[in-house]
Amino acid sequence: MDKDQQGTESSENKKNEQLEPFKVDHKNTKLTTNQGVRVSDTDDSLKAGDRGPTLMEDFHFREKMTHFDHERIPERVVHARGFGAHGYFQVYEPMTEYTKASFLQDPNVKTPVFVRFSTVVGSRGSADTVRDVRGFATKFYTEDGNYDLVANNIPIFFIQDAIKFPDVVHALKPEPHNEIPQASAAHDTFWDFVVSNTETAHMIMWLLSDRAIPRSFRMMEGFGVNTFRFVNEQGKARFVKFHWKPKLGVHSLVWDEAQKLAGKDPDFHRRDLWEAINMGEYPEYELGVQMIEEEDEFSFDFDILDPTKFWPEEMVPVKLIGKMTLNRNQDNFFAETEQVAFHAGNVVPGIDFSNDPLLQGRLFSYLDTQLLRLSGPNFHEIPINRPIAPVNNNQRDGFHRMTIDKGAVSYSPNTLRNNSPEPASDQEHGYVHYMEKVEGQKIRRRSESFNDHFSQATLFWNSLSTAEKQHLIKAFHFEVGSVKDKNLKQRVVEMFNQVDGKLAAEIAKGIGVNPPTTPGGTGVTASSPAVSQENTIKLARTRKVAVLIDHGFAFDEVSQVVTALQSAGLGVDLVSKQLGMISSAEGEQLEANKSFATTGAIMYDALYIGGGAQSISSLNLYSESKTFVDEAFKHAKTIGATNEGIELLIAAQVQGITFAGPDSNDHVVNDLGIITIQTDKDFKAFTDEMIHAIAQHRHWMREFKDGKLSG
Ligand code: HDE
Repeated sequence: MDKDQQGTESSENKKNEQLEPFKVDHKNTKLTTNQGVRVSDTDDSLKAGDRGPTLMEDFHFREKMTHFDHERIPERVVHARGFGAHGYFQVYEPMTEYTKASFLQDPNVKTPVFVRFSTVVGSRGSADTVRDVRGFATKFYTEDGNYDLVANNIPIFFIQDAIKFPDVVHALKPEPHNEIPQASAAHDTFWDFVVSNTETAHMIMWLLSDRAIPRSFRMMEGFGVNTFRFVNEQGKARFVKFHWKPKLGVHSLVWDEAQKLAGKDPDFHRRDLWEAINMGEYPEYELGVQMIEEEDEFSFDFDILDPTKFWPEEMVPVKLIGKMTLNRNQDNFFAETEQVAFHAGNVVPGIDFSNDPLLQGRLFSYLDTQLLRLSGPNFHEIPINRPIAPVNNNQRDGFHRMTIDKGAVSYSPNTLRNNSPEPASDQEHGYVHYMEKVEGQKIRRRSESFNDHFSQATLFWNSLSTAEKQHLIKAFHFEVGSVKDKNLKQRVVEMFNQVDGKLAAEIAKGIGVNPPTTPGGTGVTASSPAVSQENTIKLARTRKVAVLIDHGFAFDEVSQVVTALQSAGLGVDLVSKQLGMISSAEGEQLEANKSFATTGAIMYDALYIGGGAQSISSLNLYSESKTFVDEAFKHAKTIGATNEGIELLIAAQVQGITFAGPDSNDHVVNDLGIITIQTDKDFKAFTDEMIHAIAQHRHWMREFKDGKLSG
């Protein structure tokens, strides 16, 4: 290892080294109380006689029970359900021109990070795949202290001013009289809030789009949403917006699949992340910044401080400045994911705030909420929250203080300790707030520059592909269709008529109210290509394929395909009626590691059915195999079949199968993502086509009938 690499390795490990002394592995130990007293029996309480009452003096019973009674802490008021992972961040090249942030200077430095992904509305035990915004919060443990980029996977927000946050969250959370519905926006109070606050229009478009049902945490973007500032060594500032761009592209589930997954595997996203990291398939995200010069603050047709607006990428390009790799799973969910405390106000020199009124309110809320959730002012001492930079100040005491602060002096300035700890100068990386000139009358009013609530909602609509538009309309049908108050539904149609007339008419059709009577739209005709997921990175790597087999399967064929898929970095599960060894027609065996009872097509990106007459006739008998094929088809997933396997597709009445002859060149692909071949030798062309089709993520053409998207 050369010197540079050593430096890099050690910088990456600094956080873990700090965590290490706190980790306890209880292997080969004796059971003790919290006082370290060895316990002789933990299964029986101390009683007065065999059948007598438990005694007060049973300190082990009392301690064990008391600790258990106090095991829970309040869940987060929003973003309660989350999942974390460790990793590191590396900048591509020095960002000196733009910011003095130390972790954005040296490409050799690996800054440790901890990331927590989350849903917003559901409680801690709710499902991963609900329709919701996803949180994407990153704590950078930099040499200059902790920097938190507390982001979401949607680039804008519901409201323009933080003072409305309690209102929007109250409207969105389960209704307070009966606590229904869980983790869902499909209810009256939320839509009442929406129609009463047209500034929500743009966010609703994103929330009802595919963005709100991601395929994986590994396949979603992150956005800092609020406008921040970069400040360089010379004190020059620029407005900045932060982006995370996943190296696997941005991909989503389909709604029916997401709903079913919520029942079949509520942990779908956390499991996916956990398994990917365990397998060494480390998720990577590039950090991007959009920058606007201070003098261009007013050059746009939207206010750059309005958090319900994004900066279209074709207008303000995203500069990719570094990469984050998540390469280590947490050791303990509670200690790390639950106790981590993010704060939009945790910044380091070189990063500053703007007057975005949503951000300004966030700067208060995060610290405030942690004080209750983590019981007092010392939560920064919890291992996961500790900076790797030294902490020295005159703050003292409070619940659960860990640090033993020595000496008599706990004030500043002082002479008894040489004025230590003393303030650091700018050169010593003391944080100096950007000296923005601020002047004005105290006023409770929204800036007029925030008045346009619809133009970017139309821009978003214009930017979607036909399939994405169709998904959005269907999402309206589900969400607003679940609203009981008919008047509210009508008002939703009127409100979204201001975004686009055709959209409003389509919404009306599905929810039993009248189409709009006035012409709709904003007149915006532009679109922003980066918004559509059709234009994202498309890769097959790390995708999961289900292979259906039963006794009598064609060994050569199935094993060739499975090996090819695995060598291309895809995950394969062999699925059968029962778990265990399955014999091929020739007597070889493969193990079915999943059964119809333990899995379903919704758990996979693609399906493959190999040949073998006996295997296929058995599979044909089971309704589960037809459901498997049916769901894979309905959810627009790649389906491949070889030889007799094709018969199962026919039995399941899959449309779009094109038959190929016995000549190996006759493998057939079409834009429906159904790939079949009848051959006895070469499966390479078949697997190549399959991998290519899987990389497309989904085959939305299946949603077209007669050249039109079906309703
Ligand atoms: Fe948050 N937000 N938020 N938020 N937020 C919280 O802090 C708040 C907003 C975001 O994994 C809370 O520790 C206000 C935007 C994430 O632990 C709370 C406003 C964005 C997480 C809070 C917003 C976010 C939170 C709840 C509007 C995207 C989870 C528990 C003024 C940029 C962090 C907690 C984690 C969590 C307040 C709006 C992202 C109450 C007042 C915009 C990812 O402090």
